[in-house]
Amino acid sequence: MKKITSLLAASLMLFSCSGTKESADDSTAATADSVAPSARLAARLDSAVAQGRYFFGHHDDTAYGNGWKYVKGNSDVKAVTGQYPGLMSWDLGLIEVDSTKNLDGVPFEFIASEAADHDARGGVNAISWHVLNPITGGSSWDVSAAPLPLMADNPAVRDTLVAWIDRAADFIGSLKDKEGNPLPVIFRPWHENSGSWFWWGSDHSSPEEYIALWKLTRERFDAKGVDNVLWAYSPDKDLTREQYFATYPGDEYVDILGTDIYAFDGADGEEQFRSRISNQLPYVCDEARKRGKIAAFTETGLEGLEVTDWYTRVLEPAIKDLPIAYVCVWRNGTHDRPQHFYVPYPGHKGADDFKKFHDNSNAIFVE
Ligand code: BMA
Repeated sequence: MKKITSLLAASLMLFSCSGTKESADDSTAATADSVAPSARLAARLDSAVAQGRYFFGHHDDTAYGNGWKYVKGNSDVKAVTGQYPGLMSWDLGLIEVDSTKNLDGVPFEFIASEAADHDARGGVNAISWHVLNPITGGSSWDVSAAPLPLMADNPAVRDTLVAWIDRAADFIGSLKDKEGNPLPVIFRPWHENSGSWFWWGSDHSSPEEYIALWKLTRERFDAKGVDNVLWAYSPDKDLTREQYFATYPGDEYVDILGTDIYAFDGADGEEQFRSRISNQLPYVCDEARKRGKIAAFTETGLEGLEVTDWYTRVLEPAIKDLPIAYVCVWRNGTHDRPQHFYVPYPGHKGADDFKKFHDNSNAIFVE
């Protein structure tokens, strides 16, 4: 029933999944072709949830892994499990200054082409954005100056942000599938804002200022007619329902209710991770259902995977009963930070366990 409802809803959302929803009554030609690409992606995610399944995601999966970089077809996930992750995540950081490569050195052309390949194999693509600080030109983590309180009244800050958002919109709007049609992607800007490590975080803006940034972002994309985006909102851990929604841009701006919760080593690490999940994801799922949105576990992982059976013993039991459309772990960046990886690679002591997770869980991987 849920699936039917969702597909019907998808077919009614003709031009964009949220914000600019139009009912069939507003349309003259509600044909399959006129359904926005984002609505087709929403229907796929809804269908996974209806089957009790979720896409397994990995950031920068085919860009690099343990002991390799940019080897066509390579993937640490595939090397261990035989399949690619169901979802691949990519980052736009530095697109705002017209760089050809993102902040982790991944060329934007590579992202565009890998995203198309992944779409062709039935996978889903998600995009985050570690944006420079528009005042200092420093990284996302440069909190020495707070742009958001200035955005409304300072034209220089606002104009910079508008130009940067426009570049992100142009890139995302230019993504095409193998047939040359718009490629639907999940876009998850301004993530982890409940923390204060990014310049758009809670100590550096009021809820109203943060929401204004989201609205500006949506307005710029919508003005350009970019309709291949599902918009994901993803604050971090340890939030009450009220805190989670304090910076929520609104149902008309968001398609996916997500959250980022990482696991940490240490004696209490596992219990803390489980309780952080059980305190937050159920209400995120509940609110998503009530609002006709999709729920997702937008970022997680245990850096360095010292716990060999983390996937089957910790992650999978914690999420298996939650109606989330995907779970995404972060990158295998061992080439510049040896302990910075989240998926076992061949020869890693957690590889057998990850293969079991692949074989026995409801996680979706693709050929
Ligand atoms: C962080 C780390 C950084 C990286 C950033 C953006 O979590 O992986 O090394 O630059 O994400 O991908």
